[in-house]
Amino acid sequence: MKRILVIALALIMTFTFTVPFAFMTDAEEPANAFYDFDSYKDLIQGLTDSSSVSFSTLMTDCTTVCKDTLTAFAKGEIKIRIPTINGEPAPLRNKDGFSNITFFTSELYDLPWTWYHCKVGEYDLRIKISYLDALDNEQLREAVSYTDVLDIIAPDAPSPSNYQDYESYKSIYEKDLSLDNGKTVKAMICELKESSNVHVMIHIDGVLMILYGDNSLLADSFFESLDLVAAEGAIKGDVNMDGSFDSMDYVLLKRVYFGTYPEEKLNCARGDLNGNGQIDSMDYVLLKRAYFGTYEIR
Ligand SMILES: [Ca+2]
Ligand SMILES: [Ca+2]
Repeated sequence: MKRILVIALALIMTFTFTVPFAFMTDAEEPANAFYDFDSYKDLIQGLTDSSSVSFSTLMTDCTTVCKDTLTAFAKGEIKIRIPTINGEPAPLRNKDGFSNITFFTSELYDLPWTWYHCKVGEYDLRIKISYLDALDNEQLREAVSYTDVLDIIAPDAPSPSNYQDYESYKSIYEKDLSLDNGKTVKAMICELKESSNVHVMIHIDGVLMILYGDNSLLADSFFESLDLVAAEGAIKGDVNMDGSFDSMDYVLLKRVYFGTYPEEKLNCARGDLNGNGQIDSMDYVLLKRAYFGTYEIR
């Protein structure tokens, strides 16, 4: 069932990193909210189509960082990433009152996070990702490992050098992991005192990823089957969301500008090419030029 609830941050902070996002200082930012999705397809549609219910609901009262992320999805500037195991989308299952996938507007480090509730063999596995490549912070977008990210957003967070100061960790250490795509990434492994579950944090292609599952599942061999792939979502210029960019797109955009076609039927984030927050004649001109190949949509 689709729903959105404002919930206390404390209820979902299962990961004990509570240091605030360093460059987010606005105390007036809205509280965390979440939205459930049943499938990868629903997630892609729900976060890339600015005319969908989930998109407009999430945009209504979310943080600036979350708005930037959603807008980047809608414009097709960044693609939704899907976790894969041996080349197949990771199997999902409902968990803890949530659906298969949950998008949080402002969770760990005050960032928006997508939680994939997965089932791998007998094990429950939570995969959380946050899109650093959507953020207005050049240093974060250029980060190459999780340590680069933590140095910027949470320098005092638990790490291999300071975990003894934190009650809940048995050990935190770093290791190199090989992924299914052949790349090797630096990972931070956090072992807990009172659970056989571990947290594993890695940085991959502009995304910060945290896996939470049983120690015996999250072995090196599991990571050799794991990847995070870009899903086909937004097609640039496809303002009517029919899966292709063609002359209908600029015709309809022109009609929205002249008020003869309902704006809510189009993905207007995708049609606002000059980025001024409204559909104007310049958007129509640029979209038409893009169609004829004399302008490249960013
Ligand atoms: Ca179209
Ligand atoms: Ca515009």
